[in-house]
Amino acid sequence: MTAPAASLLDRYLAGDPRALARALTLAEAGLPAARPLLRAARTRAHRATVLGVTGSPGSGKSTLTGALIATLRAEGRRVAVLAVDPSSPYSGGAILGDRIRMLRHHADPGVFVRSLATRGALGGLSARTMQVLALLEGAGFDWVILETVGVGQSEVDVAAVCDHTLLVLTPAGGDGVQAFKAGIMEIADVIAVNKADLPGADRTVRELMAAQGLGAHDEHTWFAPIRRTIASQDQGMEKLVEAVLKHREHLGAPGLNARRAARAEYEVRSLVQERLMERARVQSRDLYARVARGELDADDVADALVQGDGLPGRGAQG
Ligand SMILES: Nc1nc2c(ncn2[C@@H]2O[C@H](COP(=O)(O)OP(=O)(O)OP(=O)(O)O)[C@@H](O)[C@H]2O)c(=O)[nH]1
Ligand SMILES: [Mg+2]
Repeated sequence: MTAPAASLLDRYLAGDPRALARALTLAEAGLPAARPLLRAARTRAHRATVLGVTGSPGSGKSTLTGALIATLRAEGRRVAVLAVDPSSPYSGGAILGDRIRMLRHHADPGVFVRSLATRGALGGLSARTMQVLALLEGAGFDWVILETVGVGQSEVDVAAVCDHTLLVLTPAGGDGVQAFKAGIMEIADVIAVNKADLPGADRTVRELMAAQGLGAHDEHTWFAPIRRTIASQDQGMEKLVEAVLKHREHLGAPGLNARRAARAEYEVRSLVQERLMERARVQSRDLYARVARGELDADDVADALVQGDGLPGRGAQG
């Protein structure tokens, strides 16, 4: 049984969590019924702080997100969390673990948690993720936290679509130096050296600070504040929140508008990519076999697929 679209919209706008859950399901499925909801969400005043939390597997992102929720709730903020696993088309163990770590907020009506196993066309986040984010922003949460496992492209994608990117590192295994080498540090607006109860935290902080000084910078450069945290003991969260808000001040209204536009750009580009990939997918194997045999140029086939106006040599016997 589905409620009529208008009433779903009204309930979504009124802040009904069940209507929000339904709206998210529609958006995730890419159904047209999500469109009026998305439009309504986007025409509302924007006030959510959209925070991306990324870092290597097991660095403590979910534990830290749970601890952040506790701190934000103590300040009376309403928080939505979107836990995304862009590495996997299955909703597997990682996401199950995320849910369990945030269970302590389960009964709190000021907290909304959603997990998403994305089907990004070429890895990374999907257009659906952006739409789910937009619906959460439009639902009036003060903070919307997007947690993703850092695997290759996904950290960069998170940074492209959030207002602020929190990079979670640990003292273990030279995590900080590796982040620097992999160019991941550049995407961070705030860095948490989590598991600061383990040996080597001070050294990691020193290494990170030294690495920050190496990059090109001038008086406008934002140096990501580096904060020690022990997420499993709820320690260091106030300072993290403070650092995020300081970055928000640094961005100002023009910076935040630019980040919102970047989210929209990511969404539109992902939709284009999805649609084109679908068009390529439905082509017969024979077409690709003909490219393989040199009867058709890969470039010509690609041009024709993008333009949607018939394939080269169609009808000709291959
Ligand atoms: N010692 C210590 N352990 C921590 C801390 N924070 C998290 N952990 C532990 O680290 C492990 C991984 O934590 P998660 O929060 O699941 O890490 P994650 O980054 O979300 O992991 P994935 O989502 O699988 O990438 C768990 O066993 C946590 O209890 C901390 O500050 N200190
Ligand atoms: Mg996690």
